Amino acid sequence: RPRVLSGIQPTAGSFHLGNYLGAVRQWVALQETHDAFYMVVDLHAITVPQDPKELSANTRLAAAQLLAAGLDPDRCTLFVQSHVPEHAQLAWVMNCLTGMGEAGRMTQFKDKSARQGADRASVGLFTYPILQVADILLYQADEVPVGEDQRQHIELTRDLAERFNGRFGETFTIPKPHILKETGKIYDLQDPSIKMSKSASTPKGLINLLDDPKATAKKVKSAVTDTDTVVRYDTENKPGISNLLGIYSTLTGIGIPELEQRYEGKLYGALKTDLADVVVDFVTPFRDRTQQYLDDPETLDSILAKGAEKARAVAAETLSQTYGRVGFLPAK
Ligand code: AQP
Repeated sequence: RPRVLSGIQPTAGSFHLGNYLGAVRQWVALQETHDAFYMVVDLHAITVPQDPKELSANTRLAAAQLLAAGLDPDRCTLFVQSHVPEHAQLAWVMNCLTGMGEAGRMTQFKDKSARQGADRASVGLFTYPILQVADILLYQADEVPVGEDQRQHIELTRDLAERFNGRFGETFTIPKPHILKETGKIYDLQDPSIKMSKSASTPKGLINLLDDPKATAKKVKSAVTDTDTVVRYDTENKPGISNLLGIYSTLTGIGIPELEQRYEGKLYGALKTDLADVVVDFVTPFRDRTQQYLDDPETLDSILAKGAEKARAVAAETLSQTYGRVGFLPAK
């Protein structure tokens, strides 16, 4: 079985619809066909200012949401990044292989540091993509299911893996991004020119899966569209409607052409009202299932402990090979 690895940050509490459709939904599908490793990336979460109590609560909450979304600990390895110390250890080696200019070209860092103020951004935020490189290479992942915004980081991973292999001998699998065209980028409901994002979106543009479903329905109904009246998938000229059609199609399994037909001659309001119902039907059981996992923290922690044990077995092997290749003297 080919291997996949991916991670999600526990920063915001609730996952948003972009996280789910862009990434987590693919994770659930891939656990059936791949040797799948999925983690809550708490090391990444501390690259921005954070509250320790919230971080541990949000780490459990992220794991609960992943299980609620359909990850099955018997079918995949689900763990917390800081439970596997090899991530930070391999990241150091990868830091030493990366050029300053190369790291400085990462657009996510540029955006996030600009938002925080360049002087306030941490060195951790700067090296975040390199930690991500280590995350992926540790598991010798063949594919990395992520949203479009992560494409550049996967490119960096490939570059560094090739560089390491070229300099020190074949060590790492070169991974490919697994990004779906329809859902790789879910857009903000109020500004369909930007991606739905926890830090850049306004509350009205962002659908958090754990929010009150009534409020969520309202947001869908007041999504920004265009002054035209035709329901047609056209990302260039009709980004708002296309975004809604993409979400609708993915959540229901109904193809976009069929949706276009169904709403032919109807106003945008009809599409939005129906989509609001579709979203509510998805988030309502999702919230309940998340709460059930949260109500039993012992079971949750034991799933994560078992996951970390499985992950460590793979990570330790790769790290030890890497250390050997670099020339570190083995500890006796
Ligand atoms: N709008 C999106 N459309 C599709 N996929 C998305 N992802 C995030 N936003 C969208 C994907 O979700 C996965 C987990 O993301 P993360 O934990 O790295 O969170 P993030 O990128 O920090 O999420 P945000 O909301 O985008 O945060 P900010 O605002 O801080 O940048 C990833 O696979 C990501 O591609």
